[in-house]
Amino acid sequence: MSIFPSDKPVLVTCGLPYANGKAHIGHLRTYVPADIYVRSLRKMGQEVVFVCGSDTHGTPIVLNAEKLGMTPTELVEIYHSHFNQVFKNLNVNFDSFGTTHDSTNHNRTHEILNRLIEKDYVYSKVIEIAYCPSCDRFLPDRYVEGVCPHCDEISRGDECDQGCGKHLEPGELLEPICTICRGKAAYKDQEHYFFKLSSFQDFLDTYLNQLGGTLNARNYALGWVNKKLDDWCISRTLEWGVPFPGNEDLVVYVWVDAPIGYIAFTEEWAQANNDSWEKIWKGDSRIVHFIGGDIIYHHCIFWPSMLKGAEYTLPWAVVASGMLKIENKTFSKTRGYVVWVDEDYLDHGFHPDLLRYYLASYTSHTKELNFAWNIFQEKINTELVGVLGNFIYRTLLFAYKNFGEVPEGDIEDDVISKIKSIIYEYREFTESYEFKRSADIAMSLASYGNSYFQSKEPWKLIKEDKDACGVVIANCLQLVKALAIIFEPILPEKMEILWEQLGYNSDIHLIQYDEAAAKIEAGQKLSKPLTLFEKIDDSKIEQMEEIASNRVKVADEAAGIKNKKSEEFKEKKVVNYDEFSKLDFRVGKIVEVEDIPKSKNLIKLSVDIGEDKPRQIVAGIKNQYSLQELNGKSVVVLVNLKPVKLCGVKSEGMLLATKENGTLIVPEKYDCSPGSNIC
Ligand code: B3M
Ligand code: ZN
Repeated sequence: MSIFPSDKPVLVTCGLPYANGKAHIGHLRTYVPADIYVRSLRKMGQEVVFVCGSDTHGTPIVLNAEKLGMTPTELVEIYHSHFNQVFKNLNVNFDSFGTTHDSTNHNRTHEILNRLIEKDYVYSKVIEIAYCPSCDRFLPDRYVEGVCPHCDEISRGDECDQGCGKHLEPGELLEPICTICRGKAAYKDQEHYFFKLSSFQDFLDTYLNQLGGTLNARNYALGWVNKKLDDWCISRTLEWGVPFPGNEDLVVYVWVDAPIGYIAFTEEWAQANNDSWEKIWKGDSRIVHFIGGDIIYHHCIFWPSMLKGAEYTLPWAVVASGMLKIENKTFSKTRGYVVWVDEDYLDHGFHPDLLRYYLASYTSHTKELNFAWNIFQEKINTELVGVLGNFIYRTLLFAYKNFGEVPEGDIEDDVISKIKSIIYEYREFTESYEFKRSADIAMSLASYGNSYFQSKEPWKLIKEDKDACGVVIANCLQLVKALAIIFEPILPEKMEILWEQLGYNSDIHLIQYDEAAAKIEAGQKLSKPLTLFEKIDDSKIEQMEEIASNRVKVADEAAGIKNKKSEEFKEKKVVNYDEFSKLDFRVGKIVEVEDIPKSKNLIKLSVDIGEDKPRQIVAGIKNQYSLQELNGKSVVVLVNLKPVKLCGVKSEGMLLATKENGTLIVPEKYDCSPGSNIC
């Protein structure tokens, strides 16, 4: 039995996108079902607040801003408005879409942390933090790379992304390297703050066992609670973020202030709507978090413990979506397996509702979802066009041509009970986050409509008995009305158009499920029907597939170059300093240049290396430099290389140049006198 509507206020949130890159279909896997859920709850008569916002803190944003030569604030603004626009385009309608950098969030983070400090859930401790001596800075999270202590794979500072996937605490990483200068990092003592996660073990055990949402979230989290939970470092040495209360040299770890954003965005909603946020976060409410399957730990372990410690209302349900594949390949931006929402979808004129349908109906919410253009085409053409669109269009066209309005006629009991039972099931599935089954059951009402139309043969009946035909068409129109209401959460724009065609001037988005079985008014004027869904051509899909495969090709080539380089590195033997120091490199100055006419690329140089007389050196750089250009140039010379004869000319050393294109390596900043030592 449905538990909605209830008197308890409902809040639905979506995992916050990092304001650090563009929206891709992977993001929508969380946001579209959440939006469908919210719209469905509203149709059950439930009041719902739906919030989200941009996650603006953390090291990846600082690093990316540095790379692009902008400030984090500038970077964050660009992507915040990008996401805001994408959500609008997809009709994912948040009641509030803020940023974690808003003062509301800074203040709420301070309030919660102060409360946790007051209640003795936070303590400070001196720990070893990776530090880069040449950059003279501490290296939090993504600023450091090294070896994972759990699985020995190369790992980032905060998470073993290539290997075991574990969250890493500061100081855990072995053999740290600075990601800015690639130099060796050291560990250095610094005072940091810890949250006593370990005191929440028993609480979590009880809490998680009754947590609603999808089982993948609960079970994954319970797996962690069954092991020992370590305390959690919640401060970072960074300038960008929420300043740590009482220690302004540090900021709060991004995973503390990001979920607090859920509260801040509720506050912002309440402020704009003259409502109360406390009824949700301090009162008896139902808080539902929609998240990606990769951030269950943060939402089911860290977050409820913080809320419990600070005495806030705990989440009622955590709904975690499965992973995404693109054309059957694991989603990866760097490898080119990505579908950008704007440039790969909307900009090609595809309607947002089609993608919403695909995402909802392809597979169960917790399973892996594959996005492939040919499956997309097939689902749209056979289901939306062939079943739903077909029934709606043939009914509306027949009714419009022959009656121009909703004809008189009783609605059959079978039709009404079919509508009621399908709505009942739709609600059950939606309440248990089975969006695919909701979409399928809704589609089955359209199939029922098609069989009804077919079996009643109105095209024959109209010639024999117009009144009897009118009754059939009234029943078909009743089914169309029910379809408009039931499909509105999945296809909001298309169903809005349909609602108007049925002659309504009310707002379909506010119409509730109960209305679906209420008799459609005879005499309601119908407008000339438009086709709601059109078939997608093979040629369009081929074009999209080509774009996708080109992207993979470009990524492969880029990766190929990188791989080749790292292979070369692997092949070279590691040398120690003693071996290296046997090579005598000196600064030299070219004092004379002479062509070697019988060689295509060699020239003869006299190079002053600080000895009594210049050395004679033969170099293969004729194609790269003119003779004049070389004269007077400072270069780097390996001076103790065994002399050899090249093209019959003696060479007593070697100039350093790149293998790729023969560019000479030269002293960069200051003038260096010939003979200067290089090490
Ligand atoms: N910004 C995105 C992610 O890890 C991260 C979510 C925060 S939710 C509070 O998927
Ligand atoms: Zn460094």
